[in-house]
Amino acid sequence: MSESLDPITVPDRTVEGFVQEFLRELHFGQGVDMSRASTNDKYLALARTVRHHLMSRWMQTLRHQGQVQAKSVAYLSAEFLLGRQLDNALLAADIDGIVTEGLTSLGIDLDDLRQAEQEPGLGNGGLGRLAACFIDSLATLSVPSIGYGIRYEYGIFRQTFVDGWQVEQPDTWLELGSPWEFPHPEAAVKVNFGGSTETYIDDDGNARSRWLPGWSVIGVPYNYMVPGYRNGRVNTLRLWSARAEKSFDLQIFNSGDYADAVRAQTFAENISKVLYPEDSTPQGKELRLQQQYFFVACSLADFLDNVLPGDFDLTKLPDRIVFQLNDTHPVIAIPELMRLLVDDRGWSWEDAWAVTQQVFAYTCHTLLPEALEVWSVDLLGRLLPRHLEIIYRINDEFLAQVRKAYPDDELRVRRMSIIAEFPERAVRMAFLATVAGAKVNGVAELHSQLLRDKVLNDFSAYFPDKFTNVTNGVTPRRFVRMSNPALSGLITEAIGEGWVTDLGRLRELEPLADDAEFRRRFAEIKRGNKTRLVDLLAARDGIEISPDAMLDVMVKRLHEYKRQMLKLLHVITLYDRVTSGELPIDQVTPRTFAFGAKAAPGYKMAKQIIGLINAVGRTINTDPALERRLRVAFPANYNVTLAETLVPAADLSEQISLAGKEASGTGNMKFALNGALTIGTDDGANVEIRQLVGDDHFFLFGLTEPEVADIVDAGYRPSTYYAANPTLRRALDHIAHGTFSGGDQRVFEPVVSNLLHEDRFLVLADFQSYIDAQDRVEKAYADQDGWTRSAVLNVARSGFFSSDRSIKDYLDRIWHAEPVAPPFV
Ligand code: GPW
Repeated sequence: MSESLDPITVPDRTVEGFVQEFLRELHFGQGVDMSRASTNDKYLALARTVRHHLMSRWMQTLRHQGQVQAKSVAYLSAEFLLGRQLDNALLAADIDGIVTEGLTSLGIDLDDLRQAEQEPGLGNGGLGRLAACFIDSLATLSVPSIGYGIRYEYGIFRQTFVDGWQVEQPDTWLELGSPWEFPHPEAAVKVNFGGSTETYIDDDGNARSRWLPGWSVIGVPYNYMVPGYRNGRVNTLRLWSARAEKSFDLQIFNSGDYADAVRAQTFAENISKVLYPEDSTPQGKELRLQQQYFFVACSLADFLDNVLPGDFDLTKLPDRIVFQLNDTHPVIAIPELMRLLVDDRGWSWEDAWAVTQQVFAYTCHTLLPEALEVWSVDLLGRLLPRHLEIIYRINDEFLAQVRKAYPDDELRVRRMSIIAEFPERAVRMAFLATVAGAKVNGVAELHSQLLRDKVLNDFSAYFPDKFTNVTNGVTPRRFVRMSNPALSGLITEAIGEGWVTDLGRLRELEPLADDAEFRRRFAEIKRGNKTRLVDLLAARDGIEISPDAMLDVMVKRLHEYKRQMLKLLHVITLYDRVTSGELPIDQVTPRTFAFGAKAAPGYKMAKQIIGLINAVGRTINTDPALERRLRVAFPANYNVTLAETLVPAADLSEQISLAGKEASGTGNMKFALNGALTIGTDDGANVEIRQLVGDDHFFLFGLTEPEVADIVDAGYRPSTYYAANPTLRRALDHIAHGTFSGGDQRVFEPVVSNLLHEDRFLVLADFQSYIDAQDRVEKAYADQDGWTRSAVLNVARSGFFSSDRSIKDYLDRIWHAEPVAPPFV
């Protein structure tokens, strides 16, 4: 540690120093002593003590950033699915050793305190977790950056099962206090909504428009540390919480109506109350638009007024910042910046547009048409009337140019309009982002290609240079180094510790795939990780599984396009083969089929499928004919914390979406990096995983995207597959005839008839190909040593999927910003 650190803020990095700090925190912070301290007291005291070790780096980073004024990245995201903070902070501060030793000397088990942390689940799935991986990599790569989002009081719901059906409970993550946040009420920002606009003549005689808002709320920033991996940098994540301007109306209160007096407060605070639990299916709800504008307005105001120096020349803004839009959720930032420049600062439209076009870039995360956000003109006009005017003007000027480029092609003009006319007049947020953004990127090669060729084809023809790809990645700190300590130890022993920040170096493991002793140790670690999972599931869920069975895992949001049903049909097929006498049970490889999945609360079919998985599980897990060789394990409430134990234990990773539907996937990367083999379609980043690990170490099946397109164009008829394939028929008939529902044929009828008559995601078309691939899995697994060799090669060849690589690609292709050497290490 260099002496430039402020001595007052640097805690002593010794066991004794740690113990003293910890006891001080318990005493002064929690107001208890060791004899009376609860687990939560000890956890909070520990968290604050650990926090101290990052504090001077944080202050130094902020000071340095203020001095250097380098080009920065603001990552705007409605979701940051952070996961637990304690371990990550311990790892970044490199104080694991002294903390473990210090706590042990006090008779405290670090693991007990780890369990006390409620993970901040401020996201739904892949998109929110990607944002969390990206801010980790930005900090580790020393990029000046800030994350902006919403501090939801309730994160993603806690899933429980009642008779196998999903029941949602509120996620009370803040209930016992969060030691990782720093509220700054003094830096609150006012955000306006509603009202109307008026035109007026300015001092130069120009007609202008201005907003006369109807109501407003206050945004209070909460800062979180985002530590780089042992590089001296700690970046900031700033999440906004909504408050009423006045907590209550004293006049009304005095007149005796308490409920009325606090109504405004309740109303305002609803804005950041709860995360919308819809994933990839936006709800056009007013509160959702309020959330989006709320955090974006706070963030832009914060950046312009507080982060930039007071005398900053805003025409230079593109040299100083890029706002990365994480999907369309923050896209309302575009008209907001126009409003700030034109209305509040008196700029000309042209000057404002020139700057705006340079400072935003847009990442699209989907190919599903129903996932593309649109806001009805009616709602937008009511909530943000001035923004709607601005969007109309952007659209008018854009369409005028399109008309010039394509005279006599009014159909194309209509297709490209930011304003859709049917089924109602609405703003297409993806189009707005594409028109205004300097760059548009997809999240895997195939996805970016399909964006250019299909979803945004007119735009890629018009703006050919705007479109680019950045394949997603995951942080190796959390998803290998932290969650798989045993494998990390083996890797470090073999190639040194540089891989943690330079994941491409995993390639150096390749020759060791042919080293029998290395494979033995690798397999032993996998078995140890399974034992950890076995213990966790027994304690957490009362689920019994064997560490000797193959662990076959499908964890991700429940969505028809991801096709959990396909995996379930395979499970049912195995069950049928055994119970019909076709397959002797002693010839079945013992296998645990693990599922983890939340369904959006309003997504009926997804909830049916959850009920069905649990019903099949009940039948299979209790049928004596199976001799416990086949098990279904569906722990409730899959989240980041569970993933950290599950992923390192997996043998087989299920990535079985219909080709052309999964934009990227990131779970697929986590599994490969932890030595699971993938069974998957040619979809999303699976394509790149397979190219890198090689066909011999990946189980490919299913239709390709062009084949899917052809079948759909020709008129897909799922019932023909049912009629032609006896294996498939038997599996579906089991469900239809009530095998898993005590003879009741009605419960799962909607699932069966949907598959037979609609099957939007071609489950039946891919069924046989999937079963064949699973048979190949079974054969390959019989050769345990060969399997381990493939697993080692999966690890060695997956270094590309580090989010550090993704961030470098963003820096080169989109942000044109550079890492800034931190002031100290
Ligand atoms: F629909 N993704 C997600 F594009 O987790 F907005 N939630 C979402 O609402 C959307 C996408 C949206 C996921 C993609 O499904 C996944 O393929 C991708 O790996 C991930 O975003 C990160 O890019």
